[in-house]
Amino acid sequence: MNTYQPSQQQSQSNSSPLSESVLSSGHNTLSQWKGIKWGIFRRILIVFIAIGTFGFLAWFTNTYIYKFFASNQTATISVLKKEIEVGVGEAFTTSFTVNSSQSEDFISGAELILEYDPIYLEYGDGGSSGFVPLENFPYDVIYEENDPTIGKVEIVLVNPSDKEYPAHQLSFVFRVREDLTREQVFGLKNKVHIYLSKDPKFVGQAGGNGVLFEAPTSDTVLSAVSIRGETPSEEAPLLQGNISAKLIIKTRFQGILGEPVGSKGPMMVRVTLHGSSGGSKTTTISFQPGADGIWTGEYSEQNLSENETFSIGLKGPKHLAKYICEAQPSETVGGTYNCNDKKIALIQGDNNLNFSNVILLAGDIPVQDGIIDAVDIAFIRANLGTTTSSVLSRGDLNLDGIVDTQDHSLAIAALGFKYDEK
Ligand SMILES: [Ca+2]
Ligand SMILES: [Ca+2]
Repeated sequence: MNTYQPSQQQSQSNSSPLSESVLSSGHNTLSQWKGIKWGIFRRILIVFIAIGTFGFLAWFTNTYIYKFFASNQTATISVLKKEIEVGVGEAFTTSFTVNSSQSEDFISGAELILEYDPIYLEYGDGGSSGFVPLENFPYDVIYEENDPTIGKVEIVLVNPSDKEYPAHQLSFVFRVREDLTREQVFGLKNKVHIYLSKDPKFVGQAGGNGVLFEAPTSDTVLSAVSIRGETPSEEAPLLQGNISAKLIIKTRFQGILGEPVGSKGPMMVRVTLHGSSGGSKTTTISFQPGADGIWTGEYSEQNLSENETFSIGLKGPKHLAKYICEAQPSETVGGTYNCNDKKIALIQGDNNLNFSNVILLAGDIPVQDGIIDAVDIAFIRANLGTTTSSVLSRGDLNLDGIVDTQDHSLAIAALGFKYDEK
C-alpha cells in the first residue's frame, strides 16, 4: 500500500489561520500540531478504505459469488387431478404441486396467473378468495385480482412458515356457472380448461441462501373440465313382489352424542335400497333426533319381492355415504365398517334396522360432491366462530349451534376415509 507523506512545502502553503496562530507560539508547538493533524487524517483514511473494501466485497459477493453457489433451480409443476367432471353450479378444486429440483429447497413465495373460460367457469365459490389454504402448505394471499370478464386471476402468495418441504401444493376453487343454459352445456363439445400461465415466478431458499426457480415456459393445463348436462342415469328398478315393508332405521352421525343444541329439526338422509337383483331405489327420509344421539327414520316400501335381499345405503346431508349389509351391524372403530353382501331380508310389516353401532362420517358438506376435500375443510376453517343459520346449515357438523374447531376436527378425522362408499 502506498503511504502518503505530505511534503514540508505543501504543509506550509496549506497553513490555516488556526495553524498560523499556533505558529506564533513557537516551532515545537508547530511540529506537535502537524503530528496530531496527520494522525487524524490517517484514521479517517483507514475508515474510508475499510468502508470501501467491505462495500465492494458485499457487492461482489451478492453479484457473482452468491449466484455462483446458489445456482438457479428448476421448479417443476405436477397437476394432481387433471380430468374433472362436474355439474352446473358445482364447485371443484384445481390443484398442483411445485416441486423443486433439490429436496431441501424451501419455496417462500409464488406469483402466478390462472386463466379460465369465463363463459362456463367462475373463480372462487362465492367467497372473497378462490385460494384454498391447506394446513400442511401454509401460504398467505398477498395479492389476488380476478378479472371475470376475460377469465384471468393474478395471485401472489407468500409462505410465512420456515418449514422446508420438497413440494408445495397450491389449490384453487372454481365453480361451473349456475346460470348456464342446457343449450350452452350441450353445445359444449370440448372440455373447459384452466391454465397456469407460462412463466410463473417462484422464489425460495436452500440452506439459508436464496434460490431462484426457473418455472415452466409454456402454459400448463391444470384442469380439463367436463360439465354434466343432466342428472345421473335412472336407477334400475327393484324386483317386483307383494311385500309391504316398513323400515325403521336407527343411525348415528359422527360427532353428535346427544340431543342437538342448534338445529333440532330432522336430518334429511338419502336412503338407497340395493337389491340382490342389481336394482335399486333411493328415497329421501327425515330422521328425528333422540336424547342418546341416535336418530330414527321410518318409511314404507311397497311391492318388494321375497326373492330379493338388500343392502342399504345412507347418505346424510353433511356426511359420506355408508353401505350396510345386515340388520344389526357394528364396528369397533368409527368409520371402518365395510361390507359387500346384500344380506338384509325385508319382511311384511315392521323391519327394525338398528344401524346405530355404525357411524356416518361427517365432512362432505353442502353442496355435496361425494368427497371430503379442501373445499369442505376450507369452508369450515373460513367460518370458525360463526353462528349464522346459513353457515350452520353447511358447516355445523356436531349440531351444537356454532361452527368451530370441533367441526374442523371432525372433518379432518373423516378425511382419512374421504370418499362416498359406492
Ligand atoms: Ca365435498
Ligand atoms: Ca359445531
